Amino acid sequence: MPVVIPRRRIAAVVTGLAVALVPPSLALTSAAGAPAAGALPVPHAAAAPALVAAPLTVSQAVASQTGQSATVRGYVVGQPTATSTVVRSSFPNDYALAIADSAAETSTSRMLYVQIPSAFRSAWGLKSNPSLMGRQIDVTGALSAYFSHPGMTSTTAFAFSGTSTTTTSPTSTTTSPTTSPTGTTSPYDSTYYASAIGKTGTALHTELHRIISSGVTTLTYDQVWTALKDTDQDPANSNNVIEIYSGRSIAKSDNGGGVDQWNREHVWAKSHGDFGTVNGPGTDVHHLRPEDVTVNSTRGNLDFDLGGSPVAQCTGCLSDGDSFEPRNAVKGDVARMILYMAVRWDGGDGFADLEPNNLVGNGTAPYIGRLSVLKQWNLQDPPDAFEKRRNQVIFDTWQHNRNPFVDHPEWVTAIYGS
Ligand SMILES: [Ca+2]
Ligand SMILES: [Ca+2]
Repeated sequence: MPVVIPRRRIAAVVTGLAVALVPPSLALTSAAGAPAAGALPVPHAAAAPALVAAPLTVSQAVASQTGQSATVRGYVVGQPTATSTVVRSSFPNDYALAIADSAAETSTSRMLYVQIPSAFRSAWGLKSNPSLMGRQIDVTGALSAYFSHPGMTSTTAFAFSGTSTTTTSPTSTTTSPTTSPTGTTSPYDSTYYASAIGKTGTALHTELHRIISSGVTTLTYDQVWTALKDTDQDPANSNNVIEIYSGRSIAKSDNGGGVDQWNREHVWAKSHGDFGTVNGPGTDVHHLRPEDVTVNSTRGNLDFDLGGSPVAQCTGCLSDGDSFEPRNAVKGDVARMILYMAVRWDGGDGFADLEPNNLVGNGTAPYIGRLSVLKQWNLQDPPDAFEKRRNQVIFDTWQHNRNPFVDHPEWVTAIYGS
């Protein structure tokens, strides 16, 4: 029998407002912020769509990390820069702020970390607006972890408390999603991707490069270990990660260089552009994945293509003298990582301009093939929940940039043709 957690719902009507509180005892969330089994959605029968819910306090929001959308009221107390670090001056950027029930709060355990999407940063980011410190504001978004801390993500509205209407982004005033060239939509189309929507070809490449290269937090190669334990966590076992090519679930703690341990696979092989592991392409976690040490060695710096002989300890993988073919379940993931790298790294920053081509045996040239096969893999293996979560965790917690091809697989065709 499944464990049934009793739920209560306290509804009070106060001057025409319905106030719905979820008891903190129900706010069971996993470390990754996913709703726990007991945190069921509010049943439709209890919903009162005609009434406006009063804002939650920060303590209520911290205790109700259910993933559901809510408006929270609190005082701006600083900018979170890590799970237990909130800075109160010399703000590094405009990406996040912390709110609390008291303007004098200094304990991060009583703060909610609020993600600031790109469209709101100029008005609500602390680097641009340090005078926001101490102001009471209302924020609306999903109650879910940010910086691995109780938070709000995909924030859709910011307003000073007491104003009659909330502020919305100029590009998100409608609720209907923006349609991309072939119809796929993403929750970020009206914010993060707003300036790219409608573009194709080189113009789309250029604009996506600008977007995904802005405000990026560059990790060190050592930090990549910690990031991968988060981004590639086994959904069925939070102590483990999933190795990309082999598909094996392995203890997070079993990382290193020994036989049957996992290490940091560069899907865009380091030698293809000679970027090594200094901070940059070699530490860009969008293309770094856990892999078995031996399988990683077999893949080496091979280009990607179909065919070859079975690879030991890697069911469904093939390789020959000049190429490697991953298992079917991650073929699209590989394609979208390679093409992300091609758009993210365009030269002019001390690193090579990485691009796909239609060859194998590229060696140390800053190219990886085979493009025609990668495009096919993108179509045959669309993004699944694991790949989408990974993109979100990298955006929310680690690098603060997205892989556009995970959000919009059809942009592969829009840029690289069919
Ligand atoms: Ca896949
Ligand atoms: Ca490039």
